[in-house]
Amino acid sequence: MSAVAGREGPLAIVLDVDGTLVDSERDGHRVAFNRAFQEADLPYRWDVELYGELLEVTGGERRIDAYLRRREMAAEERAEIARRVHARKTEIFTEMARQGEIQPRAGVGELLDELEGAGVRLAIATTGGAAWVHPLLDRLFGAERFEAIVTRAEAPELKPDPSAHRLALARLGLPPSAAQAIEDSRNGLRAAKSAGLACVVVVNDYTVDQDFAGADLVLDGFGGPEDAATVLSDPHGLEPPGRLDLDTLRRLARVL
Ligand code: XBP
Ligand code: MG
Repeated sequence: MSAVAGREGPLAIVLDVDGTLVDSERDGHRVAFNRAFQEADLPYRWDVELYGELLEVTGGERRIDAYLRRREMAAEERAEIARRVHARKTEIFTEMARQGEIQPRAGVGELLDELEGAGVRLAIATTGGAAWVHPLLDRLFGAERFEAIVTRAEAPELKPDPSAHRLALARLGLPPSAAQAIEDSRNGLRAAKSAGLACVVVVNDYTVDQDFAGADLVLDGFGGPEDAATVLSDPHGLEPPGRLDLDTLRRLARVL
């Protein structure tokens, strides 16, 4: 396949995991952070609203560190706690993923099946940790359908840094013009755009009020027969038919 073929339709879709493929933050990561705090005899508990604010900082270890900085803890102490608690949080969340406690977002399975059936190449660019990303993707979707899975282990400069998206493109052997990203957050959009990718944003409850200027399409869900997606921004006039589908992504590739 040549790079020029990207103009005929998307050759590759680079997908985010947290908040995009899976509803993992409120009832997944947040719960695991709180269990890890409890096990460490630390008094911190993150409620749903506070966690929404903390999500502004990507990466679980950095998120704990930023929270403790807000509480004016000294740098050395908070770095040690962040490292230790995050290591345990990762074990807890990995087990949650293995046990099937983390679910795909509605419509994601259908979209992936449609893309794979049409020969679209799929890759992952996430700020999450490799320890849980691989088992989670494998359990929910089958990891082998993703040609490249880039996690924090390979791209330690976290979103909004574009390194995860760039590495996913490098592994696919494609220029940015031949691929599109799907993200759920402002940080994810910035990362994808900085890597030169077109980007569709599918918001969730935590990200719906963020600024998505520059996004190529913004929807409130992936949509489906029983729950049509609402278009929040459609600068190219793609008019998705109540769901994010292959045809919409193909038309996006043509207008860019
Ligand atoms: C995801 C993150 C991650 C998760 C927690 O961002 O920032 O930190 O919240 O996972 P994105 P870890 O969806 O933009 O990739 O604890 O493994 O960091
Ligand atoms: Mg995300």
